[in-house]
Parts: sequence; structure tokens; C-alpha cells
Amino acid sequence: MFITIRCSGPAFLSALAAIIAGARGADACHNYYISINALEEAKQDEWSRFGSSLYYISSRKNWTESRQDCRQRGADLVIINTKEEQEFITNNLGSSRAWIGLTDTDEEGVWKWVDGSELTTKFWIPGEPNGHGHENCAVIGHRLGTSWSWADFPCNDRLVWICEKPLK
Ligand SMILES: [Ca+2]
Ligand SMILES: [Ca+2]
Repeated sequence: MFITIRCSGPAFLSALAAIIAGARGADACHNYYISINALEEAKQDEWSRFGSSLYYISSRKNWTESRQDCRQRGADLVIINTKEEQEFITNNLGSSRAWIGLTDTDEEGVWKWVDGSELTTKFWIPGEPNGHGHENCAVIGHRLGTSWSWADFPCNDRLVWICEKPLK
């Protein structure tokens, strides 16, 4: 069992999202007949660049474990500051939901990014966040009708996640 991905950047992220979503098969830039270990190894050092940051899309963990994974990589969960960054990520996420670095765990209803900054530019879908004290971590890629963007989810759900780190 093996995985080979002969592409990088957004194409790599698309391939990865397809794999995570359960795709099997091959195309021009990748073929994936996977063992989980091989997938983990393949992903280990695969970062994608956009603007002045590098991005990494992972397998599935809860929010806290996801953040730990990012920090072990010298990064943190993604902080989304602009519409363009939001679009870059949604375009590369495929059909997955993923944790982002946004939580209201410290104070219910007060959403903060993992760097401590307050939430200013928001991409909540209509009706979200709606989880009150039960949903304190934010995901990107949630769908509700025709809307597709952020929602609050229970922090212990196991989802893929997105790390971000500055280019050195
Ligand atoms: Ca909450
Ligand atoms: Ca919610």
C-alpha cells in the first residue's frame, strides 16, 4: 500500500482533501492506494504556500489535539484575517470540515483567535454560532443550505484541521 503525490501547492491540498474524504484511485498528479501510516508520512512535511504563510491540512483530531499537532510543527491553528485567505482555504478544503484557530472556551460568546486577537472579519454562516456553552470551537467548511463557511462545533468532535505558520 502506498501513496504518491506528484504535485504541490493547491493541487496537493486538493489531493489530500480527496484522500481524507475517502477517495481511492489515481489521476495526473496523484495516485492513492493508502495505508494510514503512509498517508501520515506523506503529509509530514507537506506545506502549501499562500501569500506570506504556509498551510498544512491534517487528518482528524479534536480541537485541542489539532492545536497541539500544529504547535509541534512550529505553527498554530489557522487564523483567517481576510476574504482572500478564507477563499484560499475553502477552495483547497474539498468537502471536509476543518478546525480553525477560533474558540469561545474562555468566555462564552467571546470568540478569540489562538494568538489572543479578537474576531473582526467573520465568515459565520447564517444562524451560527448557535451552540452556546456546548459548542466552543470553530470549523470552516460547514454547509447549511447554500451557505458554506464557519460554524461552532463541540470541541471534542474529531475533524481535520488547518495549521498556519509564517514563512521564515
Ligand atoms: Ca460557545
Ligand atoms: Ca453550531
